Amino acid sequence: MTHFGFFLLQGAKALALSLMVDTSILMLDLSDNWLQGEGAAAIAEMLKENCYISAVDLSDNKLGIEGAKAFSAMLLENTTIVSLQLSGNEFDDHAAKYLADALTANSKVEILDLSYNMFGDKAGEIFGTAIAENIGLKELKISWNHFHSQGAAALAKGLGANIYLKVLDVSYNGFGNSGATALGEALKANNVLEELNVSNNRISVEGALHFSGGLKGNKSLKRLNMTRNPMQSEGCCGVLKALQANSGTCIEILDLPDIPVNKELAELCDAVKILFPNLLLRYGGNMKLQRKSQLKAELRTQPKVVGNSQNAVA
Ligand SMILES: *[C@@H]1O[C@H](CO)[C@@H](O)[C@H](O)[C@H]1NC(C)=O
Ligand SMILES: *[C@@H]1O[C@H](CO)[C@@H](O)[C@H](O)[C@H]1NC(C)=O
Ligand SMILES: *[C@@H]1O[C@H](CO)[C@@H](O)[C@H](O)[C@H]1NC(C)=O
Ligand SMILES: CC(=O)N[C@H]1CO[C@H](CO)[C@@H](O)[C@@H]1O
Repeated sequence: MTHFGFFLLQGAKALALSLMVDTSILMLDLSDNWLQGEGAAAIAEMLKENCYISAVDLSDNKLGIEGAKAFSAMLLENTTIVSLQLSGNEFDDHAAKYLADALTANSKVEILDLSYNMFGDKAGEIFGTAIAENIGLKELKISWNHFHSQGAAALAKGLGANIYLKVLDVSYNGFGNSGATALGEALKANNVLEELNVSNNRISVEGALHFSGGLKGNKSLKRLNMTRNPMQSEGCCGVLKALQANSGTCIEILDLPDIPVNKELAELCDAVKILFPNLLLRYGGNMKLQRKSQLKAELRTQPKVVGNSQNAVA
C-alpha cells in the first residue's frame, strides 16, 4: 500500500506539473485516489497557477489536515474554482480552522461539498462564523459529520446572517432539538435559502415545533427534507400548520418522516395540498412524493394511508 501511495503521489505531482500549462481542462476529477496531504499540496500549488479549471473533485483522498491547509492557502488567493468536492477526506475540527479561513476570504467558490468528514462541535462554531461572513457560497453540503446540539446550533446561527446560500444539506448529523431550534431562528432571519435537508438529525417533537416557527412569514424555502427524524405526528403537524399560516410560502417539495399517520396529520396534509396544489408532499411512508391530483387515486387504491391502526402514537 505504501508503494502504491508513493506511486500515486509521484503521479499527482507529474499531473500537477502538466496541468499547470494545460488550458483545455476545466474540470479535474481525482476522486477516490490516495493523494493524502502531500498529493493535495501538489494539486493546490498547480491550481494557484491554473486559471482554467473551475471544478475540482478530490473526494475520498485522505487529505487530512495537511490537505486542508494546502487547499485553504490556495483558496485564499481567490482562484478560478467555483465547485469543490472534498467529501470523505478525514477532516476534523483542526482541519475546519483552515477551511473556515478560506471560506471567510474566498468569494469565488459557489459549490462546496464537505460531507462524510469528522467535523464536530468545535467545527460547528468555526464554520458558523465563516458562513455568516462568506459572500460566495450558494450550495453547502456538510452531511454525515458529527455536528451535535451545541456545534449544530452555532452552525445554524451562521445561516441566519448569510444572504447567499441557496442549498444547505446537513443531513445525517445530530442536530437534535437545540440544533433544530437554532435553524428555526436562522430561517426567520433568512430570506435566501431555497433547499434545506435536515434529514436524520434526531429532531423530536419539541425541536420540530420550534423549527416550524422559522417557516412562518414570506420565505424563499422551496424544498424541505425532514425525513428520518423522531418528530412524530405532532411535529409533522407543526410544520404543516406553519406552512398553512403562510400564504406567501414558496414551498414546492416537503418530505416528512415515514411515521404512522393519525387523523389530524392526514387531514392537515389534505388541507395543505388543497392550499398549495403544486406542492409535492411525502408523509407516512408513502413510496413517492405526490401532488394533490395524485392523492385521490392513491386514496382509492390504498385507503389505509389514512388512519391505519398504528396511529396511536404517544
Ligand atoms: C476575494 O474577492 C473578494 C471579492 O472580489 C474580495 O472581497 C476578497 O477580499 C478577495 N479575497 C482575497 C483573499 O483576495
Ligand atoms: C437531502 O435532501 C435533498 C432534497 O431535499 C436531496 O437532494 C439530497 O440528496 C439529500 N441528501 C442526502 C445526503 O441524501
Ligand atoms: C431526503 O433525504 C433522504 C436522505 O436522508 C433521501 O433519501 C431522500 O431522497 C430525500 N428526499 C428528497 C425529496 O430528495
Ligand atoms: C409582508 C409580505 O411580503 N407579505 C406578502 C406575502 O405573500 C403574499 C402572497 O404572495 C402577499 O400577498 C403578501 O403581501
